[in-house]
This record gives sequence, structure tokens and C-alpha cells, in this order.
Amino acid sequence: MKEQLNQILSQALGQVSSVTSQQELEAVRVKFLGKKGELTGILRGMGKLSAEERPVIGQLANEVRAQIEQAIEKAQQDMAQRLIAAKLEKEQIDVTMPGQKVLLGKQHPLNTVLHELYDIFTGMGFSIAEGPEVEYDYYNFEALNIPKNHPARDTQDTFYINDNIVLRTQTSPMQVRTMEKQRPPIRVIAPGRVYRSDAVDATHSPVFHQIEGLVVDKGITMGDLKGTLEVFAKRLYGEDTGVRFRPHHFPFTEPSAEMDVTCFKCHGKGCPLCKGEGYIEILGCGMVHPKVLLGCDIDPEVYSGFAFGIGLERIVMQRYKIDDLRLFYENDLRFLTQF
Ligand code: 2NM
Repeated sequence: MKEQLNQILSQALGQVSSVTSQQELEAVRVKFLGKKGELTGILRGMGKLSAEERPVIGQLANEVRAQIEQAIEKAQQDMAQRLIAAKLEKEQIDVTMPGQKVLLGKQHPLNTVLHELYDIFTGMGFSIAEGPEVEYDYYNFEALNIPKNHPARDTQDTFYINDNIVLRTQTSPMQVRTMEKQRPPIRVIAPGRVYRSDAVDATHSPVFHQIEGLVVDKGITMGDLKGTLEVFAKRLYGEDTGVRFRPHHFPFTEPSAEMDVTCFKCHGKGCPLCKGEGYIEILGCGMVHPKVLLGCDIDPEVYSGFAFGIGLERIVMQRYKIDDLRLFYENDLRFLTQF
């Protein structure tokens, strides 16, 4: 029995020393010390021993058990130590390395100026109305006094989805939707993307941005139009900015005009930037045509209104001296990081 115990001990120590995982170690523990383990088997057989042998073997068995337990305990600790060491080695970081640079985006110049326009117009009591870019022919043309056969409806100029649906060519359809839903007084701007079937070059794009404004109330006159737009021009370009209005034609306004501002460079004297004019065109405007009001169930005998349309790209190009509008849409960081 002594020999058996010594054999168990040397076997157990040998196997403990060669395990490579916690699971293997546990299997060894069960094999030798478990309820059905080899050492337990020996202890069970002790009943058959003589009274002299029993304490000797019992003591030896306890020593063997203690040694095996110790060996297992130590193997466990070594293994944990090795795991931590390996983890530390793998996760080593050099705290003296420079940090990773966080690339911050910048606001697109179109957005910067758009938000300036929002501030100016909301400051004058306008609210902002956004609406669909895919629009009914009715709202884009018919309701704006642009009848069938009008050149603006040519497929050369307009993207048609089908006979009744187009990509909006201006944001005025949103003004019409506002007039249908809301009773005067109305003070609203309609910003957003618009679409024209144009070939791309330095000053044309099939997609660009407009901000249109609309005021409808009792007693609105051309004086309100001129005053409002002059204040707008001074807020945008500086208090020393002058404006002039030239007669023009739009189907949805009567009378209609274009507004020029004094040249930002020569302040009205005439220079290469304004081509000797002293003025630069910035928007179209006019008194809302009675037919447009009527179509929205607003009585033109009681109410009148003015409207205007600003092309965002052109204003931003003038502001930052950008000579090619394609730069706005190419997402070239060399361009975008300049603002
Ligand atoms: C412009 C120029 C002049 C305009 C007209 C309307 C509406 F819906 F009231 F008839 N909205 N926008 C308008 C007037 C737009 O853009 C150059």
C-alpha cells in the first residue's frame, strides 16, 4: 500500500507539472483527489489493514494528499501568473506616443451663408418652410402662372418624373403650399435644392440652392418690398451698401424687378469685378401676381404681397471670390478647409 501511495504521488506530481490549462489541471485533481479518485480509493481500502498499519498508512496518505494539493495550488498560481504576464506583454502601450489627431469637420460655405440668411430673415419675423424637391407640375408651374407651353416648361430646362411630377425648378412651390394652408399675414422663406436640366460648367449646375421669400398681408406695397430687401442687403453686405431695382419679368409677379447691390470692391464707382457697372445683381423680386393669390384662395382685392428669390451659390461665390461653382460639390478638402 505504501508503494501504491508513493506511485500515486509521483504520478500525480508528474501530471500536474505537465498540464497546460486550468481544465487539464482540474481533470488531474479529480483523477487523484476526487470522490472516485485514486487516493480516495486507497483510503477506502484502509479498513482491511491491521491496527498497526492503519495509522502509518493513514498518515502517509494524508501527506500524499497534502503534497498533491500543494502541487495543484502552485500550478494554478503559476498558470495565473503566466496569463497575466502574457496579457501585459500583449497590451503594452507606449504612453509617450503622440495622441491620434481628431479630424474636425468644417461648415460648408453654402451652409455658413445660408445660416446668415436665416438669421437675417428670422430676425425680420420670417419663418422657414421646407418642402418636397419632387413636386407636382401644378405647384411648380400651374399655380405660379406658368401655363402649359411656357418655355420654362421645356424638357430642355426641367427634369420630368412623369407628366404631372417634376424636380422643382425653384422653391416657389413651397410658397404656394404655404399660401394654401395659412391665411395672411404670411412671412416665410423657402430654402432648398432646386433642379434645372443644365449642362455643368463654371456657373451652371443641374442642382443648386435657392432661398425664396414671401410676404402677404393687407396693404403690402412695392415700398415694403424695397425696404425689406434693402435692409437685407445692408445686413448681408454692410451698412454702406446701396441697392437699385431694375424692371424685369417673372410670370408669378407683377411688377417684377431685379435688385443689384453696390459692388463690394469699388462701392459703385465701376471696376473689373462689376464690369464697370458699379452694381452687382443679387436677386429677383416682385409683387405677387393676383392670379397666384387667387389660385391659393386669397382675395387679391383684399390682400397683396411681395416675393423674392435668391440664388445661394452666386452669393457665396461673390462673397469668397470663388470662380467655379463645381468646387461646392466636389468635396475636395483642399477647397473645403479654406473656410
Ligand atoms: C423669384 C423672383 C420673384 C417668387 C414668387 C413666389 C410666389 F409663390 F409667391 F409666387 N415665390 N417666389 C419669386 C418672385 C421668385 O425668384 C427669382
